[in-house]
Amino acid sequence: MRWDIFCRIVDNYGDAGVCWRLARSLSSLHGQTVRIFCDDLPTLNLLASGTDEAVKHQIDIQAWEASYSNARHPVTAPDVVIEAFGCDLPERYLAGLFIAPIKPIIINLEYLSAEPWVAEFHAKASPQSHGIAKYFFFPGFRDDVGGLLLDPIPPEGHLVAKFIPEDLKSAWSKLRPNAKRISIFCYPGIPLRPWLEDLGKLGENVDVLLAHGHSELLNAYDEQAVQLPATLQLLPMPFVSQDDYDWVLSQCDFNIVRGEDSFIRAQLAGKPFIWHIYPQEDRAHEVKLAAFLDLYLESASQDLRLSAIAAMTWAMPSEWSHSLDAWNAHAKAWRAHLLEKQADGGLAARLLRFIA
Ligand code: TRH
Repeated sequence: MRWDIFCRIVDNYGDAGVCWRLARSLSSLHGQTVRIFCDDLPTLNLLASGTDEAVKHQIDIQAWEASYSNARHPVTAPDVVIEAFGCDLPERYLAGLFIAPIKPIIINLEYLSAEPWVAEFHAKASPQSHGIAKYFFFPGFRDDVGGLLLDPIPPEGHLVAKFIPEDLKSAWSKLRPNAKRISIFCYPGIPLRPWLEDLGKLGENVDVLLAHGHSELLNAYDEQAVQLPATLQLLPMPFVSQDDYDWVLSQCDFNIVRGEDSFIRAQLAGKPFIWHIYPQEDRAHEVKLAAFLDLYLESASQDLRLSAIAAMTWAMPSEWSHSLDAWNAHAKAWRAHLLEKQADGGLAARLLRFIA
């Protein structure tokens, strides 16, 4: 089938990250013909830059406006249109669909949530006055929702890197062999500096890989210019491609991630992590986080449950680090559980079955 994916980058990288992952899964795993129309090509191209050329070559990446320059030719109408995160389709593109001999199905790909209500809304029709069928599609963890974007599934976490991506060679050359390794990709507004000070006092050497822009984020908190403990080494990274960022997560002992794409990648890396969920004004993110933790910690001991909840709500590492061994084992088991639950192919495969 032919697919058009519409990606409007509202803020950050998540919109592009999710659309690119979906596009590559549909194309490389399921042989679909995919075009992406995006309003920020430099960001999309940057994320996609590490993807295998043979895979990338199959996906047609186009500017948003290119979607309607041919709107008068119904032959260009696809079988499926994805509106990622409810981005409205350009009117002129839609006008082209009205005159297409066979109408496509429009899918509104929603945000990922572990909340139970999602199952009631997943795959429901969203009647449109223009008459073209449109459905909600909710990603999620449970069997009765839209699944997760897993591709490419990383190998089980390993700390000995055979191949170091070019952009990361400088940071990697400074890693200390006896140090633990953590990566940090978060939003502003968390107590990052006190968190790091506390971590540094635990007595172990820790190399801290900071995602692009995070050194500045840290300095913004540096009101009292407190020196970080000597056990810590901060290593800024450039913005790397999506594949290279995935690789970083699997090379670390612990990851701080955010949004929804890096959140799933941290789980697939099979390591303990903190999810800095995208903050919403009405605090809806707190409910979302709690729903995820209910699932994630369902089989955990009471001690690990309390520690992981403390960590995810920014308690200092000294309050929960005693649980790290148990958390490590849990993270590996959770990875295996996720892969088993999504053995049907996850989001891309469920989407294909739904369309069929
Ligand atoms: O960038 P994000 O904060 O995106 C957010 C979320 O998607 C959020 O739910 C949404 O509402 C908002 O955007 C609009 O976090 P996320 O989802 O983890 O996406 C980051 C993407 O960037 C992910 O695909 C990984 C990728 N990435 C790189 O490719 N290179 C890098 O160096 C880094 C740090 C990330």
